[in-house]
Amino acid sequence: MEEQPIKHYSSGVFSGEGEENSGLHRRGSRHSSRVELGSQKLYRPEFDSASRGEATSEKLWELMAEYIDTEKSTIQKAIVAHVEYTLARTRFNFDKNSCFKAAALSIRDRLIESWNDTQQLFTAEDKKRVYYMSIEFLIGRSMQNALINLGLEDKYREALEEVGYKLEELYDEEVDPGLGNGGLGRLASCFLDSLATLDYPAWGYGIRYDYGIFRQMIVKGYQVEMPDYWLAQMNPWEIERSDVTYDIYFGGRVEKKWENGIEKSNWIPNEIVKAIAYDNPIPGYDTFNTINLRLWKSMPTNEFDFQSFNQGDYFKAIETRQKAEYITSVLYPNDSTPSGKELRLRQQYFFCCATIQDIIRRFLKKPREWEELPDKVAIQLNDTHPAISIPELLRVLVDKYGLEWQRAWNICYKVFSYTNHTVMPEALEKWSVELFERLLPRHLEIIYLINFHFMNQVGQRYANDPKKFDIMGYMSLIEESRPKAVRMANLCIVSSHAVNGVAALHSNLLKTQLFARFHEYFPKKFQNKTNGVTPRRWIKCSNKGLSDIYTKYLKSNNWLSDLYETKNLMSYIDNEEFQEEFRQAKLQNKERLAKWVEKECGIKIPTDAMFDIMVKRIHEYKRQNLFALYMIYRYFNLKAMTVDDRAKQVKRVFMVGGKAAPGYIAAKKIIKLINSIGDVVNNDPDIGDLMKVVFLPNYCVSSAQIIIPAADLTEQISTAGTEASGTSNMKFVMNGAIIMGTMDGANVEIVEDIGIQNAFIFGARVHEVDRLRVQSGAPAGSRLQRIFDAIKSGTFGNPKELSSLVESLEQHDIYLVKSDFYSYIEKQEEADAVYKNQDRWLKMSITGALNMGRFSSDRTIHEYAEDIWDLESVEIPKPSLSAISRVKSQPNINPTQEIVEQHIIEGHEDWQCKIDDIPAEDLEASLMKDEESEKIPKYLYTS
Ligand code: F58
Repeated sequence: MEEQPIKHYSSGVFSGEGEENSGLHRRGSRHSSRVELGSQKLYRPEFDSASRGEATSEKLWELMAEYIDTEKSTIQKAIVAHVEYTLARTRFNFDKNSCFKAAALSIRDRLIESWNDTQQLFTAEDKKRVYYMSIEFLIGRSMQNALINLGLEDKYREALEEVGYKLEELYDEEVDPGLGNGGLGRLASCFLDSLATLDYPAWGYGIRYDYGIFRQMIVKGYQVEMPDYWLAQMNPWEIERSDVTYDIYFGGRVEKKWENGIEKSNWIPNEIVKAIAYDNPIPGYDTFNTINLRLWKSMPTNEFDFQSFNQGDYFKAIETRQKAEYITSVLYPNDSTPSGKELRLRQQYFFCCATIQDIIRRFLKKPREWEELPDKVAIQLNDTHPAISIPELLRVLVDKYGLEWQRAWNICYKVFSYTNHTVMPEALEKWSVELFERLLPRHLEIIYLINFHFMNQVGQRYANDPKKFDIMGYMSLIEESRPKAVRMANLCIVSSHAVNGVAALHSNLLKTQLFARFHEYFPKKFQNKTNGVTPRRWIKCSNKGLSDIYTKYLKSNNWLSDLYETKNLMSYIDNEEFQEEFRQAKLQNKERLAKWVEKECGIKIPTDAMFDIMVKRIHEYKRQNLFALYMIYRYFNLKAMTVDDRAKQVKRVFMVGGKAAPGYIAAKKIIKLINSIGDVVNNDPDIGDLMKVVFLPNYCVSSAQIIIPAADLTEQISTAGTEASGTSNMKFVMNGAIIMGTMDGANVEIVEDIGIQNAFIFGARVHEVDRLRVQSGAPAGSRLQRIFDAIKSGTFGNPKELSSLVESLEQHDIYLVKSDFYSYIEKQEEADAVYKNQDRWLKMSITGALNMGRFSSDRTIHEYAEDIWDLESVEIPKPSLSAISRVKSQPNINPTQEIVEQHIIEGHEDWQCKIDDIPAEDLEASLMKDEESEKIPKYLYTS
């Protein structure tokens, strides 16, 4: 089997001096760090380039020569200037929110400087760029992250304090843009942070949805979804680029004609919409490099209006325009089952078409051969959602630029690579051929052509195999089902030069099960790239206490760009002062969360209890239901004890957070069950503070930053082989939580690095799962049956709503809740025993936190750059400290560039007061829908 060599990027400290130079360590030798240069006057660098242009104007050049300085007074002046001149507020109505916006705009000014310079540098150097295409970017709040990456947090805090504002309070004013569902979207944002930090020439491309993931409210224990119109307040970070627009076609037909013996295709669409770019600067940590996240918004074009207007059909014309705007209006709230909606396919193509046009435009800025495209462009497909970029690029090359098919294919193949994020076969995207043909007739032809060539090759390869036709059927890009469908994963695998999974176990499952035939056919194509998370957001922004400890004991901030450094603190593991500081940091985080819980949920939780937390999308494979069953088990045990015995028990606060897809009824029932358990337990005077159950509403990036650092124990309990990676496990362990988990996803590699003795691991291993699944109808065992019976008899909520949760476990327990239950409760007992020995618990927690170097997204991105993208970093040169040393060269300033303030739209908040008036019957009805229509995924491996 061909394995990618696993590279170990160590800090050098424990691998021997000078042994390796991974590129992650150049921070130590970095000479132009923003933070080091402090508040000196900094002249912006100039870039040597073959394409020297004429200076637009001497004066302009001089005026734009310096970076904005970091003096306190400069910060203050910039803020008040934005309050008055951008927001048009006066001294008398200068409030916290306007202060936030003005401060954000003043930070954006700084970002724009380095962002312009970065783009200028990338163009001048003309190195290869990577384009990370993702239909989701779960950005989270930007202000604190930007200040930390710029090294300006303290300066801004001080500057604001003098004008009467607390920086931390301003952070809370920021809207959290929820442009993603979960792990996949958040990973994309962590990756951008690392790409910028490592100075890679990179761009992110995505969609600027008007409505992000719904806002989850919990009303009487039920999930209620509310629209998240995150743009109701202005978005101070983005820059609308009215100068960057593209036409996007849909529908129509394809005309054929012969030219010089070659058939030419001409797509005649019947619909055109416009894509307009919104740019979001993404600063790297401790570097001047600032990369771009370009999000597309759909707009109507005037093209087709005339017809309707001419015919006097004014309203028809307006309707057509609205239809165009609708494309990017809402993020699909799906989890692990793709939606077959037409609008979703429109979104995907819209996004791909605009992105490919943008990339090609940039490539063609210089005259070059098309064969150079893969030397200048790498496109990473974050799952299959951007897969239509493949036929789109082929279409552009063949139909627009006249390349011969094979030539276009060779180029395309080297450009694309694909990341898979799921092993669930039912979660693989498929589009009906009929829909594809109606919306994208030329693309369907191209997909058929790819398939024709591929099937020929497969047919030849398996010419003598008796299973030849089965194999071809399995590998085909077209599923001969009813309705006939295009398999997007197959399209990606066949057309990309690299395919990767996101954890070692997951990548192996792709090779041996889900894509086994493809792996046999293209053995070199398959790789693993274990996910990571950015320590800037997930430690520095979220956990001040722990960050201060690291910086104090390591005597520098270098751990933020080389997380392996924290391992060096293992020598302090027995140091009482260090231990005490670690303990205090956790306690403070628990107090912060307790306050948040009291405010959001009205429940008081004791901070001397163990905080046992599970936050992620609600899904049967993730098994929040197993966690709920354990809560009931514990509650029954406590009830059965004498008062004296109870007093000896570990106190626990169980917390669950996460959204259920609106149509996923079983997941919504799990939420209701947990809330019902909370109602019983939290109000039981026998129990008091011994146990609390809290459902944390509206789990999102900003609440994760409060929740995760407060955890003692983190539940990572998916059935082995179902969770591709999980990334919250990494965030939790980095923040000192101990994993209660299965050998699934990234848990496997985490325990490899921190030591299995520093986690609570239970349950079936992946090789046992198939065998156990055969017995999924087996009895539950008496202790579990008692819990089932209690739920069915209504001890925890209305049995009419909740019994089906138990019945499905009794009959088809595809996620092995029953068979893992007993090893789970055993491990939970062990966790209690260890928790009683606080010294031991603390050491486990510290050991985990200090050994998470591998799970920084910097390591992941470095591996992608080396193994898949063949990408070199390009660092902005040191800014000069004097004007004289600065040679005037090529400003290339585009004086027409404008920064347009966008969309100050008044709030849409009036529904909020009505929420509590929803009648109980309506809420109940939301859980009583026909389960058949839910299309709940059934877990099945195919090989
Ligand atoms: C997640 N996928 C995986 N998909 O479930 C998780 O194990 C992994 O750690 C993470 O990706 C990052 O690799 C995921 O979040 C989605 O949210 C899809 C978005 C588009 C619609 C279908 C779900």
